[in-house]
Amino acid sequence: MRIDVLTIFPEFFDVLDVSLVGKARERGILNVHVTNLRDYAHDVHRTVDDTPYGGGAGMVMKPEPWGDAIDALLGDSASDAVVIVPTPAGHLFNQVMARELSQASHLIFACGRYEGIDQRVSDHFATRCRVVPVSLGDYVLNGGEVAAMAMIEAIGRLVPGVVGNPESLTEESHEDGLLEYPSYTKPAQWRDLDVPDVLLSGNHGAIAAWRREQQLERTREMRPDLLTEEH
Ligand code: 6GU
Repeated sequence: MRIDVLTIFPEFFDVLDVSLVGKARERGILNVHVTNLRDYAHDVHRTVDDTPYGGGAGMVMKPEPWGDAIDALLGDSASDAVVIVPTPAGHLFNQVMARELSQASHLIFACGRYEGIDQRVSDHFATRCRVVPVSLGDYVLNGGEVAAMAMIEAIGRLVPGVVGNPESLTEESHEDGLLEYPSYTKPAQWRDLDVPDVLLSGNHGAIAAWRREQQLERTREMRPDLLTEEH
């Protein structure tokens, strides 16, 4: 998978060299490129923002640098690329969306700052490829960079070969619409706390039933909004 990031703060993405995503990059499974949007500015001051039409607080990112930068990244792959615009005004990001986006061959993260990007950028590119405004949740970040990092990790780890043991991907929170069960390791006693007896029983049926019950209990407690009829 090819992943492009467009940002005025490329340093935010230096940490993509470490951990699983870093290894996947080294192995050529994830081909991640970060581009400084200012390289596509049209003036010597490398200006990327201007005051909003209609007035109001803050600055809006100018369309021309975005247009030229995304044109350059799309090249001929326009039809199967997905432009992701991190914004608190987007669709809520979740595991289903991460799975779906992990099937794409080319993702372009358009990281806006200030009060956002001139709307015509999304409107224009929506005529040439998929453009998806995506939000991480109901709070406001200063820009799309940190959100894009989170999405790159969530999507990237679902690309085949990035995570060594694919089974670890199916037995985790949100994969069956529930939160994950609690996990324990040695020692069996620590401070005044014991590992639940059932996990030491060797009874795989009882362990599976206990884990399912824990998933339901946790989800009821922490995230009742996730429970549906099927559960
Ligand atoms: Cl994706 N972007 C920004 N700027 N703020 C957010 C967000 C995204 N998701 C939640 N808050």
